[in-house]
Amino acid sequence: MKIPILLSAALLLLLLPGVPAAFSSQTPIKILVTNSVTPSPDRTYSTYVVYRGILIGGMRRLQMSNKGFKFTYKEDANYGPSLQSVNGLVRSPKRRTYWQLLVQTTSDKTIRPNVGIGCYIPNANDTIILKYSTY
Ligand code: B12
Ligand SMILES: *[C@@H]1O[C@H](CO)[C@@H](O)[C@H](O)[C@H]1NC(C)=O
Repeated sequence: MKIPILLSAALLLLLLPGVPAAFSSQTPIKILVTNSVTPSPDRTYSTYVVYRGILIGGMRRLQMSNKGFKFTYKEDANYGPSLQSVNGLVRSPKRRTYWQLLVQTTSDKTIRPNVGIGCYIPNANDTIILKYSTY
């Protein structure tokens, strides 16, 4: 008798409003790669993160899908993954260049997250902008 009760509890959970999203779904995002230092064509890719998943998960998924997107990062002891290169273009401390992380939200606001790719949790239909920039 215990198993059927558990099963019906699980079914009930799935039927509760709001709950299915936590089980299923993909949160679609776009990734725009752009260069503000040396003019070069932008590239846009589509990928997704899992429910409440972190950005780097979607970036890894995109990289593995072989759509021409690749990236490397270094692990910072305090802040986690720090983006080093995108599509072969490497940041240079000497030239004071880095990969800035920006997010264009569905309300068309562009924000500069105060966390990196290992901490940022994208929202559905966010356009993540990886912008080669100087500081
Ligand atoms: C200077 C600075 C930068 C410089 C670092 C280059 C340099 N050589 O100066 C630049 C402009 C590149 C930078 C970039 C970013 N930064 Co910054 N940065 C700082 C700042 C003001 C000082 C760091 C420092 O020099 N510490 C002293 C040295 C001696 O210690 P250190 O451990 O060697 O410092 C290194 C790390 O801090 C690392 N670093 C800097 N920022 C970041 C961000 C992330 C996510 C990681 C993993 C590492 C990292 O670079 C430093 C130099 O090598 C701090 C705030 C603060 N007051 O501490 C924010 C700070 C560390 N940065 C922050 C953020 C969010 C970013 C960005 C993600 C911003 C963005 N949206 O693009 C990007 C990183 C993107 C990426 N490529 O992954 C946050 C991190 C919070 C968090 N929990 O993730 C902080 C705390 C500021 C904030 N907004 O609150 N940053
Ligand atoms: C995201 O975009 C898809 C497809 O255009 C749409 O069906 C969905 O409602 C959007 N979600 C949000 C939260 O904007």
